[in-house]
Amino acid sequence: MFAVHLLAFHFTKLKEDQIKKVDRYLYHLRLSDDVLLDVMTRFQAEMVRGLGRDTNPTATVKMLPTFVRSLPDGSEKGEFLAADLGGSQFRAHQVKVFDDGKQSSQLESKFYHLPKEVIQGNGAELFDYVAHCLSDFMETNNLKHKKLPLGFTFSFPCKQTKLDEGVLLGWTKHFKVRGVQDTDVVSSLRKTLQKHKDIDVDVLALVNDTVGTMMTCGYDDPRCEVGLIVGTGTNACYMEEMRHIDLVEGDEGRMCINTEWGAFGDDGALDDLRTEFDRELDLGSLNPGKQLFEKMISSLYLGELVRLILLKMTKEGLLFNGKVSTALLTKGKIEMKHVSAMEKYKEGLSNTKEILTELNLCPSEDDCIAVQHVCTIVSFRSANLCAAALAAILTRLRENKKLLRMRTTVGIDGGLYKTHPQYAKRLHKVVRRLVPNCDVRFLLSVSGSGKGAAMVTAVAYRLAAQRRKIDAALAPFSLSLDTLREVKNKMRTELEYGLKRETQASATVKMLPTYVCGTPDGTEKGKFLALDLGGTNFRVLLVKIRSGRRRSVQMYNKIFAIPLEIMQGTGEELFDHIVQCIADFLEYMGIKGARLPLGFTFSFPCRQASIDKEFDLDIVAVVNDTVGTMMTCGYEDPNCEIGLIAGTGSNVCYMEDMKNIEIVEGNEGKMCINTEWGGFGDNGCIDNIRTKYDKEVDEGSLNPGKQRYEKMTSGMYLGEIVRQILIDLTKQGLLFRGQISESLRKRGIFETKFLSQIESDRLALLQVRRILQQLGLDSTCDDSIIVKEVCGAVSKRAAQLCGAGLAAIVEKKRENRGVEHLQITVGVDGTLYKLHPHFSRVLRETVKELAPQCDVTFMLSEDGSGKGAALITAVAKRLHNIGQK
Ligand code: 0WK
Ligand code: 0WK
Ligand code: BGC
Repeated sequence: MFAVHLLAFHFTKLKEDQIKKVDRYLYHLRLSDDVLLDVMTRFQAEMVRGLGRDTNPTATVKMLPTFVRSLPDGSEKGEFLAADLGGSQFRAHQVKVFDDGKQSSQLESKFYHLPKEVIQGNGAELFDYVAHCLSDFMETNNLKHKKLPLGFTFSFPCKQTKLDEGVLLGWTKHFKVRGVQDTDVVSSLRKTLQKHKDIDVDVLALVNDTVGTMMTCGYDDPRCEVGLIVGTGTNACYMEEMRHIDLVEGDEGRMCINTEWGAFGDDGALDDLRTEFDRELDLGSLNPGKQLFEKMISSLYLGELVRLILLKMTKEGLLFNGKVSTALLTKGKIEMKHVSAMEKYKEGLSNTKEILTELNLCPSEDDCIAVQHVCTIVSFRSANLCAAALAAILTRLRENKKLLRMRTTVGIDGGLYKTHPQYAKRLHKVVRRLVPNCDVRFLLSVSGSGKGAAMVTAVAYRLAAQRRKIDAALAPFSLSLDTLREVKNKMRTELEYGLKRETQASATVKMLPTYVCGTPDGTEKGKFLALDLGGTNFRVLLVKIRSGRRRSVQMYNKIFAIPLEIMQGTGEELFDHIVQCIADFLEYMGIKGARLPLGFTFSFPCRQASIDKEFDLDIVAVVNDTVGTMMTCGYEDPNCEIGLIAGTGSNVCYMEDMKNIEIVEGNEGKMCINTEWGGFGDNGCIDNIRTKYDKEVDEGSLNPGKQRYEKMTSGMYLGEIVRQILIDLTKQGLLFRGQISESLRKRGIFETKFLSQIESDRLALLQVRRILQQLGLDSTCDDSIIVKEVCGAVSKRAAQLCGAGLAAIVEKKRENRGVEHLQITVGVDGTLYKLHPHFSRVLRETVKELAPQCDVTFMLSEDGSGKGAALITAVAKRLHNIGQK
């Protein structure tokens, strides 16, 4: 027993010596974590260069857009063919995908050898060979009678502008086929397949094998957003944020990027790490100076690296007593399978002896230990470098998501990763060490990238079908200029109806006289209380107006909440609450018990016989918020004769010529008309543009059949229209995987403020998902894109309809003045106009299009309508005092 221990000790010592010898000799192939972290940082910089519009042309890591915008979501279905070219074999697959909600699929595959004369011949022969294999496969699987869509996995760097196109940038690995570079391989394959009359195949998508692998694994694990190949070649892809991909239009969502990291270092970025063996190997390769990173990693080259190292060590007498065999001098004599065999845990050393013997090298025990360790160092470096680049991608994903910690899955395939005894374990370990804040699941792609290619084809099919259905749902919201002109003309007709005595009673646009006959002229002065009720907030204001040289308006205000039960309680409760707020305000302002003239902005349709006939407080004036807004802006710009509210509600007022206001005595001068245009269409005159969603919202509102125009244009309802559309699209299975969450069923849950947030800046998508999460909706990227599109369609229509209405008003003003060209100012207020990122612009553009003879200035009311109410009160007070005299 002691003897055995002695022997084992002796062997271990021997082994350590050999290992140390090789470690010293190959110290520059052993990379510390600091070096790997440095490689990771370098690769991160390369990725950014590849993504940048200006830097991409000179970048080595090309970061190629793949036009794969989403991972499988389980709704894919159908039967597909997949052809897989670029790995160690040509693979043909028949993929059946069932949307039975169980992610089930069926795969039939056949592998074909790739003869050298084919992969180093000319393009026609290559595509013919592919077509032959496909024909043979369809024969074998009795598919020749079927017309099948095909997904083509083509594992070489291709520039794509769409899914079914790929211009080859250059061959890699052991491929060097003439006449294909810089051509579209999809059209070449299509042309070749058309010549094969016995098969009817429609090439729908071209994907890289990394993408196919990610999609294959993504079908089983929705977290899979990275695809990695470590085989004959090496490469990785991942889902990048569209806003970072300068080469593709659009900022929304994500797209899979094929990094083509094999070329990392082709600009010398890794020269400090490349050894003489790497340089020698590269010089002897099919593409010197190219794919330098790949040549340090992938199985096509590792065997050759080992051979070159063994050759030099032997020449320097460190191995095989310096005796070099012909085999050792022969390029490609040591292959990856040899390296893997020599690194086998148990039988590694005996395999090494056997392999070296086959290479006519008389290996000693030491030699075998040393050679085995050379293999270990070479394959370890490969795993380390692969891990460093992968860690860079994972870090970028985590940063894109702004997460401190990220869980994700990497789909992997490739002979080296699958067959090398230690490779997978080493890669996992180093990755987890380099990115400790990423919980990475490594998911082996058991069925190859062919299934993934079929998924991409299925997704392409699904996205196309989805697109058609979404377009159908949103088409009614896209109003043509003619339709908007029609709305403008109809609005004009309704305005006239409201002004005319005989039609006023039945008019839907009430055109209410306000008894405000002038805009401020600067002589107003005094202290006034003002109330502003009807918008988002209830405000009580103290307004001090000075006239003459020190002409100015000073305002102090306090916002008070109006509880829902008061809003929907009795009039008495409402006014008691208002009086209480006034009392609190006066106390807050230290003027408790003060008796001041009061202007009351009451933003609801009121038929007035005079400016103050409503309350028994010292209320001097009751005005609509549109009128208050017009006056507030009129104080700054005398050309302001229109007041527009685009907020919770929607309404407009304007100064009309008395002679046109038939229900009020007198033909001189002007009076402000509160149009209450919210009722436009209540007579059905715009039913041609009302959608089923508008009808849903109306039926569910507090006042069905009323305020139809307002319900298509104002903040109170836009969110609700969006919610109705989202429900409909979800019912059609186009959103949220067809699951309608409890909260989405809740009326009013989708507030209009969400539209403004969702349609706001470039970060919308992350915000969209956060907002949807708040609403209990677990959304995918695609879902978020669709939700944003729906919000955009609804808010754009609202702004356009508002613009059409306003165009009718300014056109009327122009005709009132009998001028060819009108210059006028519109005072505007309301959260929708103020806060929505696009509403005001679309509104202005629509008015410009529909009323080209009117030069309209939009003046935002900074101080709200309370100031306007105080100004009107001041005018009324002045007129009253004159009347007293
Ligand atoms: C299997 C995939 C194929 C990929 C191959 C890479 O289905 O698309 O090209 O892995 O591994 P290799 O055959 O080069 O070892
Ligand atoms: C601020 C005005 C107020 C008006 C409101 C409308 O001072 O009179 O009612 O704008 O906007 P909303 O708050 O409904 O968005
Ligand atoms: C190719 C890649 C491919 C990788 C793995 C590389 O040589 O350039 O497109 O993904 O090999 O097959």
